[in-house]
Amino acid sequence: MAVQKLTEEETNKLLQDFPRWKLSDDRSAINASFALSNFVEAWSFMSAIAIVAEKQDHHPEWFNVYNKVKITLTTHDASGLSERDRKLASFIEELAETFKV
Ligand code: H2B
Repeated sequence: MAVQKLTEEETNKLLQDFPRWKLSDDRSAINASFALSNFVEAWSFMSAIAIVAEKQDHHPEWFNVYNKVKITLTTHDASGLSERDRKLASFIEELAETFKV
């Protein structure tokens, strides 16, 4: 199902609201890195995201090494960024506060 892409203005607002997130060179995705205190914390952080991602039917691309989690958000159904990415990034930022990262 096709999903509407964010406009340039909406994309800029997203980047302003969530400064940890950087736009990919082709502007189709946003990326952020998180350093948790250890592997168990990183896995807990990812588990909490996974539950919400599944509920939202919007899934992150991510990479984990020990305490580090790198996350890419993009909407495959839009071939770019959509409101779904903004919503998931917003949740991840709230979660990051509770994990103090
Ligand atoms: N996740 C992401 N990141 N982008 C999508 O377009 C997407 C998804 N589409 N999760 C969903 C699943 C879709 O494939 C299913 C069929 O609803």
